[in-house]
Amino acid sequence: MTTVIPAPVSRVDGPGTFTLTSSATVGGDTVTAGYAAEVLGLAVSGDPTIDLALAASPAPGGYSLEITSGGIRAEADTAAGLFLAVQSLRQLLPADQATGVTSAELPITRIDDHPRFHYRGAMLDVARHFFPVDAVKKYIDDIALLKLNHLHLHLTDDQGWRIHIDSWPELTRAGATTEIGGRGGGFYSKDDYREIVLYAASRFITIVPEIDLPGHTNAASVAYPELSDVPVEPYEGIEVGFSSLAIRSETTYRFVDDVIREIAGLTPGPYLHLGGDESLSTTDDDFLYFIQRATAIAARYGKTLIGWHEMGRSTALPAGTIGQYWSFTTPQEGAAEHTLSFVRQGGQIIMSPADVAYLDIKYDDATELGLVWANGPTSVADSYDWDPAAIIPGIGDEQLLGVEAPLWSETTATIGDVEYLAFPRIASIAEIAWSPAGKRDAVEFRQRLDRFVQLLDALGIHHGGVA
Ligand code: TNX
Repeated sequence: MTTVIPAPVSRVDGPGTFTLTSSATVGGDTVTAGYAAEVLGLAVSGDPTIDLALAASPAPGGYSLEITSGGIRAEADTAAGLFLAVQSLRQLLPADQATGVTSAELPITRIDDHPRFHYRGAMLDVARHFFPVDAVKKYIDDIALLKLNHLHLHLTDDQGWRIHIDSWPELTRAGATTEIGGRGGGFYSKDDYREIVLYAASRFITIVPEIDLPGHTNAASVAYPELSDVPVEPYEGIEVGFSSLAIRSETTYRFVDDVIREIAGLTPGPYLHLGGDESLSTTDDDFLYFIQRATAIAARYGKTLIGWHEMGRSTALPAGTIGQYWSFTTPQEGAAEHTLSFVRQGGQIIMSPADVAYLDIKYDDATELGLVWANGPTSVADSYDWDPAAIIPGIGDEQLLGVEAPLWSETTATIGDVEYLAFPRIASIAEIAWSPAGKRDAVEFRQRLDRFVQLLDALGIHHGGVA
């Protein structure tokens, strides 16, 4: 059985097969044809076997893919849609043909497909462990396979500040040399970061930068002690919630303004994430004061803001601020209320319930990497068995911008470690974000995963197996 993950809206197979050989060519839209030729190991031509055609698309963000006895044709109204069609085609190939077609039997089929949610994301924590540019590019290629279209980078935390800021250069001079495990950290120059943004764009993925405030700021205060009311030391442990900024100091707001202005300048995408989670050593009054001022400053730079759901404690958010929910599939105290607050203030919600969507939780007690909390361990089956519209009454499909799978990097030192924890659970999250709820079937998904992990092996993507 050939498989596509996430499950398409409609797939109708005909009798027979089509044989794709190494003499086949790709053409049509030049950008995506070039990409498809590269991943499939085929040439580009003007009279192609695989025709990627820009044409009126039946549904927003969607595409069609038709394999007949005469060849292959994809249609979409954007290059992004054609790129998605290529991902489906890659998955229809036998795994051993996925990195270079020699002779591949493909089913005669017609797929008509479009996403349930616009925002389909992964998050990579580059602060607890730093990941160099090439590692991030690898993860971008990995997640593109699953039709994810946003990569949220958690750029700053207690253990390190990972993005150069011209106006506050000590952030990366003194604030980036630490990480968990004490291997010396690292950071992205502005050119590094631009390279990541461009590479992501070539995979039709939008980078969402996060500067986590006002907690998770120990590294910033190591670099600039005046940002904290209390003395700080470099930190390479895994505790959370102990740091905060000097909330009543004007220096703090000059810092916020400078950092956000420079990050916004590096960000062609519409979103900017300001964190707001686990500010456990900030008083309620100070938290609300900080969020009101920091979000007002950030909104001036023209981006739609995103905050972890605690930010919804504020009723003074810029209109349309997006909330990212990280409590459980059964909301913990306050979480539903804080999340609904974003909706009341004109914003939508990204669902990342920690007990099913956090990719850094162990699969089972024997998993060497990963953390155990959030009702973990979290099996592959657990990661599939939930629906984002069934968590908070009043938050259904219309209130949801989408779904995101975060990976916090306390235990992952290399991108191979990241892949091991992410795959295949990230396939569950991608299917939940893309496929119609009624199309999902755990038993049948498990069968498709068997094939999918063969593809992961062929592509050199580490994974934790399907059990
Ligand atoms: C919670 S949930 C965090 C992170 C940790 C993660 C570990 C949330 C927004 N923050 O600071 O890295 O748990 O799983």
